[in-house]
Amino acid sequence: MAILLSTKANAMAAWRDALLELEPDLDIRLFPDAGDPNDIEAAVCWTQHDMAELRRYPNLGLLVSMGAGVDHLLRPPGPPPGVPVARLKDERLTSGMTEWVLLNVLRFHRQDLEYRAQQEARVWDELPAPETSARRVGFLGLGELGMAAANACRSLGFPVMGWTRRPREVEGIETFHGEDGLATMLGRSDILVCLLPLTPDTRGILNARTLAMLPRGAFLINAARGGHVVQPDLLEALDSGHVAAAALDVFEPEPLPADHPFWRHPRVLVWPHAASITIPRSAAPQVIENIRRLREGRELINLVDFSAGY
Ligand code: NDP
Ligand code: OXD
Repeated sequence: MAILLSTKANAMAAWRDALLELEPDLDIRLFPDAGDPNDIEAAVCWTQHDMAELRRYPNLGLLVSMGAGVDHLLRPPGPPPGVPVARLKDERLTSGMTEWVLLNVLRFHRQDLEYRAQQEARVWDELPAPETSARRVGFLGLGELGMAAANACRSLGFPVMGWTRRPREVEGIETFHGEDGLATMLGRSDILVCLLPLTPDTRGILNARTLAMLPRGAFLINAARGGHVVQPDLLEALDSGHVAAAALDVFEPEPLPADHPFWRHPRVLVWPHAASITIPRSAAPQVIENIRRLREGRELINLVDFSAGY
């Protein structure tokens, strides 16, 4: 039986080598060279793989995302019926995201955009120094990534809040759920960080209505998916000054088209979906673990709940 790998051409070899290092006898096929479709027992895929194609493999028993997100695997037509889907939960992916969120929380908190503008104009002027305790940070999503980044913000003294699908109690973090909870948290978020999965419930969640709930002059950090943001609504909120600035790592579509206004907007920081990048060597052990479990008929790990969509 064989494992099918499907990702960008420049990442294939790193994934293959990382898996073979742990399980040298593994038969790995690099898409599109799948060989006999009957051989494929598991597929490890990134965003570009067409889910309809996976229906060619009658013995497929597991589909693994090469990232934390699974929206690319669940969008229509979705994975072949009955095939379980696993995501990555990876320390390096989590720490990379915490770094990126902190980078931008601190950039906004310490008025870096203002100091850059001053540098441009050769202005030597001290701005009033803010206190972390006076800057409230709201997290949309307190999962693997949101929770770690929220705790990192907490450790610097920021008051931290989090909005989740199910009610949660988290020490030191004020939590909210539901529509009312969302409105309350947005109304208090001086910096809003989006780390939600993209599902039918969360698509377009950052729109004119919800952005207007933020305090005037709030900052937005989106490291989740471009589909969470209604881009024209965010542009309007930025242009009116209601949202002071945004750090965006994800867009719809990607790459961000060359003529998109975000590229040149003075209050938008654009990153090329690189807030946290999967490192195959770090992620490989859990993929191997799942392949072993699949072969032994044991319970799989890090499975997606199809009814929740993540
Ligand atoms: P998790 O699945 O671990 O956590 C998701 C969180 O979102 C949970 O707290 C969950 O609530 C909450 N949530 C989900 N749906 C809703 C909803 N309808 N209403 C309110 N809260 C909701 O995800 P991760 O933290 O691992 O990752 C989050 C996303 O980050 C990924 O899906 C991916 O899109 C993105 N990502 C981006 C990267 C980048 O480089 N830009 C890198 C890696 C991931 P509950 O706790 O109740 O389940
Ligand atoms: C992920 C990503 O989902 O990198 O892991 O976006």
